Amino acid sequence: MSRDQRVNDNWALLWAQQEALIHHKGLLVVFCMIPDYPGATPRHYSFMRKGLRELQEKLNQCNIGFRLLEQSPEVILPQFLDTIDAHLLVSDFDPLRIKQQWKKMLIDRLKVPLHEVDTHNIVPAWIISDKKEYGAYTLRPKIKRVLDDYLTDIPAVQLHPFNWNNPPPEAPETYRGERVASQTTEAYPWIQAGEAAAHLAAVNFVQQRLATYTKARNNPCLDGQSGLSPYLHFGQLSPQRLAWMVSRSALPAETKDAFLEELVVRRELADNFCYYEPAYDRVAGFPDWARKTLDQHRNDQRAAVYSLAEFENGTTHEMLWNACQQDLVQSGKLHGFLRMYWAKKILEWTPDPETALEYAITLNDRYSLDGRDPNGYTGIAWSLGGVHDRAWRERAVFGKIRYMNEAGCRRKFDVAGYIDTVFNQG
Ligand code: FAD
Ligand code: FO1
Repeated sequence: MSRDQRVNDNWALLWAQQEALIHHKGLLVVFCMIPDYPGATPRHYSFMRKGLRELQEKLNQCNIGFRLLEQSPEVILPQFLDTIDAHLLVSDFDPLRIKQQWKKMLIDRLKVPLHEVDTHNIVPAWIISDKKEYGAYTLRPKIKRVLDDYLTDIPAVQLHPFNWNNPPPEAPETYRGERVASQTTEAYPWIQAGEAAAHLAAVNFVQQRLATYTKARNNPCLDGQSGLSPYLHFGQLSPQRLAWMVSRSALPAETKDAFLEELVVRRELADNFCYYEPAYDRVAGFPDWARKTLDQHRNDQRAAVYSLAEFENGTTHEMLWNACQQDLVQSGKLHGFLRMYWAKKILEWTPDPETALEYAITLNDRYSLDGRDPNGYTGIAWSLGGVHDRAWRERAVFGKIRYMNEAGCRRKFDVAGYIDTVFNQG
């Protein structure tokens, strides 16, 4: 278990349980925790560990074991699986480089089969497409065609009838690393970690706020988005469960479709991009037209050039951008509409696209609770490098990359009100 850190609605866990039942075996969930996950800060670990603590309790109620191993999987798993005489290893799916590398190294060292189950996408990434898609317009029809087959209810985990025999006492100390830090501080006041809180938040959103999603979602001054992305990122909430709840709500189709477009099409498009584009976090991953136009404007005069520290401290010449950065730092989140503007200004105020990409990824991963995610790398590649977007009217620095600025934001929402709220919140 790595990406999908939940007991309910977890197809990888259900598959593992089915295999264990067939072979009359015990069932154990292992989470390999590394201290230096790329871009992660103590707040992110606190949110994740809290979720894992709840997971451990829930698993034990189902007579399923849990082990938190404090080492990288490719180092500790082969030996651990030997010690416990494992029959099969089942893993969830994640398109990110670090996970793909872990699996590649693991495969060569395993003596048991490894089954990978994509329980993050409603239609598994390798089924919906065997190549990098151009955009939502090419992926959407493929998803629409099969969605009814995949967007179903999800069976519950059973009480496991076969006991998990703890590893023999001589197993090294790390194997019995059952402890999960018990810090109770919440990473951020606005969100409580864990599968139960995630489910409650999802039910609350579908019942109370989905109805106004279409109107409010592009206005950062309204609480129009679901706020569920950290739960989806850490896998404490199943995207399929959320989509299932939305699809069965009594709301008008266009309201439901607007949300499912983001949750299903946009999110699965992000996994598709990271899965089939090895350079998902580099300029080399931008489409040819975008790389070409950015090259042609590489030497254009920048209105301003800021260092990573100046961006990080929100000390640019534009108050709206500074408010976005302050919002991101103090709450760990930034409204989807503002994220586009926030990233595009980094392109405008850095010497070149490579620097812009590095700064945007660094800050997004460091400060967003939902960061370090395929959605983030893809959202930034869309903003800076036209990924899944088209060419727009040519201009300085951006070339034909879609432009956004404060004036555009003023046309959409009360910018002064937003700035005021952020700086008074602090
Ligand atoms: P809602 O509008 O309620 O959407 C519900 C869910 O749908 C989201 O949680 C997400 O899983 C999915 N979704 C919505 N919009 C998008 C999108 N544009 N692309 C992919 N999936 C989407 N999302 C992250 O999860 N982590 C990130 O680090 C991240 N960084 C981004 C950086 C930039 C520059 C941009 C432009 C977008 C980024 N996004 C990221 C995508 C999107 O902005 C967030 O998913 C969304 O704002 C999260 O808030 P929410 O859950 O309230 O969204
Ligand atoms: N996944 C792991 O398997 N082990 C970790 O130690 C780990 C740490 C971690 C810290 C912050 C964070 O945002 C994600 C982290 N993840 C870890 C991955 C996470 O569970 C998700 O799988 C990915 O981030 C989504 O692509």
